[in-house]
Amino acid sequence: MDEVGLTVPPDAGAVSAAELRERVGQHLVFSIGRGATAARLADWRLALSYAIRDRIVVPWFQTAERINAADRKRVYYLSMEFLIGRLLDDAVANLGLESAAREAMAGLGVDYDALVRDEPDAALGNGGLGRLAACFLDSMSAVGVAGLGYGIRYDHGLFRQSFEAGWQAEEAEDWLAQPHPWEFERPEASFPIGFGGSVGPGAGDAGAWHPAETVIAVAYDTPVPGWQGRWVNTLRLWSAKPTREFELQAFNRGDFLGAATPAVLAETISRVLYPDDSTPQGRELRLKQEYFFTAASIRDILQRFERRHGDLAALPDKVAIQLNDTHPAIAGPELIRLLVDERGLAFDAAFDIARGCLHYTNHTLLPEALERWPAELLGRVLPCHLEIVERIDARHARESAAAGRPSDDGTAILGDGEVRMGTLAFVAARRVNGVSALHTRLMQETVFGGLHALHPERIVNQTNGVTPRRWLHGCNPPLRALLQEAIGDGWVADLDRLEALVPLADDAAFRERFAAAKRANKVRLAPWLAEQAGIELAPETLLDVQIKRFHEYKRQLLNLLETVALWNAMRQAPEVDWTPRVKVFGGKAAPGYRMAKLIIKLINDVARTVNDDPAVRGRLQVAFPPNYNVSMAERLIPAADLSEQISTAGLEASGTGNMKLALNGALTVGTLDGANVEIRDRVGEENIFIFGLTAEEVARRRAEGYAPAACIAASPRLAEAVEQIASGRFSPDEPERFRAIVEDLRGHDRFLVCADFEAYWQRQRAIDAAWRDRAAWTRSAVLNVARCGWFSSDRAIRGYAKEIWNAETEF
Ligand code: GL7
Repeated sequence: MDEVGLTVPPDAGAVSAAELRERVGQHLVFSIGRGATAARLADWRLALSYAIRDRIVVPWFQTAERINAADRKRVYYLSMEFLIGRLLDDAVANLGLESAAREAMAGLGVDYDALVRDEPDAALGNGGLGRLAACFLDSMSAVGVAGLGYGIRYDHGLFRQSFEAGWQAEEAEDWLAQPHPWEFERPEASFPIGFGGSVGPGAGDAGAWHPAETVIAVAYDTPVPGWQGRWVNTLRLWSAKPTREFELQAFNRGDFLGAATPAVLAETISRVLYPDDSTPQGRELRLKQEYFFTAASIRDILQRFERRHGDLAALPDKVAIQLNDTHPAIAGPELIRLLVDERGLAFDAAFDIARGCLHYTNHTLLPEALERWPAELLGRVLPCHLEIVERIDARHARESAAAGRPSDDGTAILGDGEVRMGTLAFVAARRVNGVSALHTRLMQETVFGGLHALHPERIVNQTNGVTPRRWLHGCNPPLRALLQEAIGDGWVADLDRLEALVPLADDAAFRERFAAAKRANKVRLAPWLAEQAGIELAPETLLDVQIKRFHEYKRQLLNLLETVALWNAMRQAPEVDWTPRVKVFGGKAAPGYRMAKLIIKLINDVARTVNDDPAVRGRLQVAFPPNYNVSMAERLIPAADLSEQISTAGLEASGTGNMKLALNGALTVGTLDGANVEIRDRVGEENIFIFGLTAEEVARRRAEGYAPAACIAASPRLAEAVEQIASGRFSPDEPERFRAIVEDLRGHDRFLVCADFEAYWQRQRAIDAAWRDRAAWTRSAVLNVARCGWFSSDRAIRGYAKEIWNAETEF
């Protein structure tokens, strides 16, 4: 900085509106190349983004200098997904520049809110797992962990969803169609990444692997400013580039297409995010993506370490690596390979160093969701790594035997011709964590039972959290303003301070103002909901939302069956004073997940029928706005009254939408699953609507031979709803359309929808009644906000830092 004569501003936020306005004008002209009269909204947005980014760069350098000066332990978060969303408003708020930015843009005749909405979502993730990574990045900067996120710079993020006659249609997403103003390309930070080829004799010795194909991983860095810009970490995303842009010889022969082939093949690796959520894709390209970003990251980590340290044995003191799910689990074999083949360490020494650095977060117990790679495929794409995996497995078998465990206890890494990536990650990690208390206990008791017996200290819990910056301060201006008046703004960096609201739950005047903030959010939402889903949202209506990926275990179908039954009940008893509801569904299904897509179509068909029925007008409406994403969540969550968290108990590892909604004053209707259990423990039984089978009861019911037909027979409401779907009541043009759903419900019902239906219905009617006592409802809502501070991702990151990474926090 000094070399180029820049003065370092002491405070990132210290910029006046006038100064900012000038900087925006300069960027418009000199960075975008456009004058004010010709500038489009996107030009202004880019100009403001660059002006804001300028405020982040110096604190970014300063953070790096502080980390280096103190030789702090670094934490590397490896994740296939970062579901970031928009960055402009978030950066502005973190730097405390909201009023300056508004005023500066108003002075230029540009509406700040319109600029914010113009930014495309960075949707480099599918759902909870990717969004958690984004919240963790924010919190690592907020609490001052020397953290760095590593991932893939996909050209195309999660697909855009639209509905064609109610069916989900997918379109490619194009977030990089316009310049992405937050990143810096780092062509010098690049590594060649090999695939395929052969392993020479004496694998594990120097230079044993001869890859057949090589691509270049090039880094793109995005600064991640923490609260008040005090600390700025980095998100480093890798993009795949060819080793040679094109084959000149082929070109000269006139083979123009062939000349470009190597580039096309290489760039395919970072082209597109796999759109699967909780179910892996066992495809070669996916494996290559996983190795590509993991190998580049590990090399980068080693290079940074070796610039300052000589002794590789010190690596675990200076480096903690967190594997977000098994996607980067090849990190273990890769690190060992680099230590053995390129640095000459013995295998066991290398293994111990790797295990000292690596930690693995498990995010799901669904058996079909645990990654397994055919050994044949792994051997073809990464022949050297397969040999290392075999050596790790052999060492693990020796440890098992020494501990007196039977050799067939199901904990082998290799078996049935497959490599079990969860087992590999477990064996190569110092700590393994679950993401809620219940999930962690189930990990210990079920999927990782054998490994837990062998390494009883290894599995620990770190319940998920969400960043209060985006998920309260950013998305809920009316409530933020009320909190500011009532308890100040200390909660933004210390969410436990929300507890100061507890006594205010009994203050009628405060409750009035709290209810007014919720109403303001609904009023804000209404025009958008009308436009997106043709729904009229009156502020007195109970707004009931289920927003998450479509998966059978999440049971959107249970919610829909209850909707149909409620519609029937309202038609049958029009004289009853029903509690008016708008039910909102939001979410995408994996393009290849037929059942989930059929459920989406069913929701749209039911929505049309119900919304067109004058008999329930003003009482029941169903809205399904297309293309649910982070920005849509930011609109819906502050307005929601009721949060649907109704997964089959034992199957939702944690959930994070449940936390966001409770934190914004929605009451939860939910099963005792994932973090719902901990939400109940905190907000109190009387401020949450729990129903249904517990995880233990689900297991027992299944063991006894669950038969849904008996549940359907015992519930006339359910029977009627199922029969209507079966007979084409919602699909008169094609009565058989939903046959697969009906057959599954009546015959198998893997996720126990029918078993939980009556309990869910009863709970929903209790909710109808509770809504009528608005003082009591609002009191519960206030207590939800007040007692959900613990679900901050700052708390989670402090937990990881202390109990897993052994790393310092600055604040
Ligand atoms: C998930 C879990 O399903 C979800 O419950 C959890 O909150 C999230 C973050 O830990 O991880 N696991 C998973 O594979 N996906 C998730 O969202 C896609």
